[in-house]
Amino acid sequence: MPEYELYCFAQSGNAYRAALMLNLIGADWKPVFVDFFKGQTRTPEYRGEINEMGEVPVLAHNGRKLTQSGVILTYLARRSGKYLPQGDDEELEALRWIIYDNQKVNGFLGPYRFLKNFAKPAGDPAVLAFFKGRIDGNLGITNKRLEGRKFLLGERPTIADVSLAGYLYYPAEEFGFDIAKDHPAIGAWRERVRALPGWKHPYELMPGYPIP
Ligand SMILES: N[C@@H](CCC(=O)N[C@@H](CS)C(=O)NCC(=O)O)C(=O)O
Repeated sequence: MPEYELYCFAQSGNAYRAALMLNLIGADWKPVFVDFFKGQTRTPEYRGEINEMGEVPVLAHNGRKLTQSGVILTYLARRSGKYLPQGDDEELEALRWIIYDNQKVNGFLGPYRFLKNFAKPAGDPAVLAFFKGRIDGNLGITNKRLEGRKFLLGERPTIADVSLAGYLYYPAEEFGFDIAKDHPAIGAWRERVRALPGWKHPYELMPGYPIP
């Protein structure tokens, strides 16, 4: 039995953060497929036994279940010593970018892509336009941060970068715009993260693609 189990599905960029981290640290892990598109996260069983918040990712380890990708990344970084921010200042700086990413970057990209690709009926154009405005602004802020820096905190990749990876490798057609073209420093950063040993695409790393 592998050391870690990750409840996830291929289309979830939130879960991808945890799956990618497990792979980057060379952990012994296996995915547990969650059938989000059939409503599994909304069932009383899932909320009762797996995650009261009704979300993926969930990391099962040593009889515990951890949720929230930022918590999972912190847990895995502390256990492995890899991608770990060093010292109080870096720890707070990583947390600052993880929260910003969760709320403002991938926090908008995820629902935007969902409404464009998967929702039936598709999202209201006014809602999509609102999200797109926020996405452009927040990716712009992130792009500026990465100009002249290799990674979010500087020379070394940390869990802040793993968090930011969330939705950034899904195909441009799923968003209807090309993130790297509009935000070149994010594009260059994305290639540096892609080059890290253990990197894999979300559709390769997690089950459920194409949607069953
Ligand atoms: N902040 C959370 C977000 C998790 C999240 O929103 N997961 C989505 C899938 S991408 C989910 O499970 N949604 C369940 C639902 O809407 O029923 C994290 O980073 O772990």
